[in-house]
Amino acid sequence: MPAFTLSQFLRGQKTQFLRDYGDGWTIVMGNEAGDLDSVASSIGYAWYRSHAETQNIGGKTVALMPMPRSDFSLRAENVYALEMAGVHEPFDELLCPEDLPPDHKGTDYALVDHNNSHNSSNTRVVAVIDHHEDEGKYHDTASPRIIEPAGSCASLVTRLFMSGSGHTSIPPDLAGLLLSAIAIDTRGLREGGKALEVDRAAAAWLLGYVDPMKQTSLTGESCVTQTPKETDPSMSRETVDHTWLRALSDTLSSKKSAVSHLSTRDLLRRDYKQYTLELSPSLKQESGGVIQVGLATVPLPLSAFFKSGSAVVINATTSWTEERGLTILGVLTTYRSKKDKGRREQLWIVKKSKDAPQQQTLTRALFDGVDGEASLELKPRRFSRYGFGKKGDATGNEEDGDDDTSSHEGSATDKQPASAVNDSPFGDAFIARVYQQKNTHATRKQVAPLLKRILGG
Ligand SMILES: [Mn+2]
Repeated sequence: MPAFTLSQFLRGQKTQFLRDYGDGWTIVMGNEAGDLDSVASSIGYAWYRSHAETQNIGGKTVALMPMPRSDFSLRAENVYALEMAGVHEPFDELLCPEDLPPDHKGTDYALVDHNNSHNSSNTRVVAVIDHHEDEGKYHDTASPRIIEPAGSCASLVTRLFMSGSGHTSIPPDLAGLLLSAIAIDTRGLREGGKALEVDRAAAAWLLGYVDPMKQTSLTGESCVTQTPKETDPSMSRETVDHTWLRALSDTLSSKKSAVSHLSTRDLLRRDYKQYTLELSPSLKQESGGVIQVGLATVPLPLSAFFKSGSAVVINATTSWTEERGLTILGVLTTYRSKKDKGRREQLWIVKKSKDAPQQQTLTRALFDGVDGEASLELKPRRFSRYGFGKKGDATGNEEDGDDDTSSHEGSATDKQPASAVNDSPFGDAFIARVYQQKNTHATRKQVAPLLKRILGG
């Protein structure tokens, strides 16, 4: 048994880190969107690295939460999963950005769930564990440097424990936290979801360590059919209790998508990433060398996103682009239809520049680029109820997108040149367009690198 509970470990690390002013410490950071995978992976890797007795790693390591305290409660699924893992007072137990002394001396960073840090010069990236597209950095400083496909980064972190020398026993609460991240990211290892073999093996192994009584009381399902602890991880796939994992994933998902009470601004910032894009030479002349692009993932259909009163939504959205200095904002929706089928939409808003009021080249490059990307299978939508493409379209009933039949309003003949698509509720200062995304497996993980390819230099 580990000497400490997860909660005690986290409190201890935070206290010591602050007492040392970070001197000699490694700071583990998840990505800025702050999802459960980032939170669990950073806590898991901080534990692992603190206890590892092999290689040249080990010692003082602390997880830094990627979001400010004020954003913490926007992720109800995080709060719930941490609660389940015995972390009841997260602001006492977790190091948040506000806790960091401005002149702290922690210069070594470990990146989990992303592989490109926004941090500046005085820092060194000493480890990377991630499942996003490899941006090719830190080959000279990071060890380990693990970047490979997985449904959840937490599975890659778990694999470190699995291959450990035995010195890194895992506390039940941490096993539960990592399992929660895998469950929500893979929809409980469902077929057709994002689970890969590494996720199945990690989940099977973690199930051998979670506290069955505690987990059962939370989901109403028993999680243990047999103990996979002693078995070869590659052989333990059959031991994963799918019923229990699915119950866990459903509970977390319903927490995650219970966002109807959130304001537009909160919806935009709760799962948000921003990118600095260096434009290709052909776009530079019109739009300047570098632009800011924001991508917000919103777990609601656009019809619900707009429902709280269109003018309020429009104002909050354009204010967000101003606040963040954005040229392009993408709102990527993800939700499930009444028949429980995955659905995705994209809303793109491009701010017109004063120097090039039509922003023709950039807008065309963006819309032609995403439109032409076969892997997304985008269908333009008129979305007339909310003021898009009003001309010549009075049906207004296509926006429900929930009928489980393929809608035909977006046939190729409907496509207009990008320069003509400024008939939107966002007014003359913006050009906006709405799509239904038929390939529901493509997430921001695919969309962000795509933007770099179509706009980048
Ligand atoms: Mn992730």
